[in-house]
Amino acid sequence: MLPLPGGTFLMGTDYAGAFPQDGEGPVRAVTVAAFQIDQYPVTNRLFGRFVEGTGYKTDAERFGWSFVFWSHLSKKRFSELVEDTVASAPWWCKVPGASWSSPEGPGSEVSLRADHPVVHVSWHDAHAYCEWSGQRLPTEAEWEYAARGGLEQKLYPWGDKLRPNGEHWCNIWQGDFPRVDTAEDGYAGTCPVNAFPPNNFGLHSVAGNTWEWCADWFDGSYHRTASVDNPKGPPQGTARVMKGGSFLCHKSYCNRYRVAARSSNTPDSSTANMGFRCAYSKPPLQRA
Ligand SMILES: [Ca+2]
Ligand SMILES: [Ca+2]
Repeated sequence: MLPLPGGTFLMGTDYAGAFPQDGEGPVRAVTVAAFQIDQYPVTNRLFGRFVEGTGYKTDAERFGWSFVFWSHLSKKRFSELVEDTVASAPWWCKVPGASWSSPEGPGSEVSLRADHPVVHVSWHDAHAYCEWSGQRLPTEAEWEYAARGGLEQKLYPWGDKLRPNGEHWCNIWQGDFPRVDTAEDGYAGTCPVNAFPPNNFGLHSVAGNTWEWCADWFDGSYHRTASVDNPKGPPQGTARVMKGGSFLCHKSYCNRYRVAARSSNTPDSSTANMGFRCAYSKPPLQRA
């Protein structure tokens, strides 16, 4: 884990290309206390240790299915594997048997993806992992503070240019979403958590690769009037905050691989592009 000193930073964005309905703005000065955060999202290897040690069953396993992206499924077996698709987003396929250890359903496995972020984990699953590891999920404010790496009001963890010197610095979508991912960045799907350079704080895989669950309930406007001192989000809600974007994000469709961008999903949902990383705070000193 990386120890971060905390402090006051400018959270959110007033960028013209942002999504106002997501509640990305307004920019506000937010203070976070010192904390620690994982350098990488939790990998399949680490999640496997948790499952081995506890016998934990993920929400996807209990429900018996998860959402897989259409082009990651074998064309030959498509009709056998897919039970249904999402009407408003037909690229999301309901696949019985899809889970963290079988990401494309029965017959798939993660042994060659040990260093990729775990996916098909719900917020509940991420929370359970943190309870086991003695950690916790980061708040959205902590996540964004860490993701910015000490830079002020930049679009990405490394600056304002998506491709510095024409190089890819994160795993997102290239091509025509949702039809053709040319994978110019080297990956159509998840990639190893250390595939791209870290930000100035040492965090890898912040932008793209997988979305990351945060502790907060999601609300599009709660932060406009909430405290800016270690904000923890609304006291209740129906969906949890996700940050960072994923390998499916593209400028034309989901320009949410920016550090200020935010999204949400219900806490029992799982998909092929959602994972998490953990945070930790030292317990306050006890006086004898
Ligand atoms: Ca990619
Ligand atoms: Ca990420």
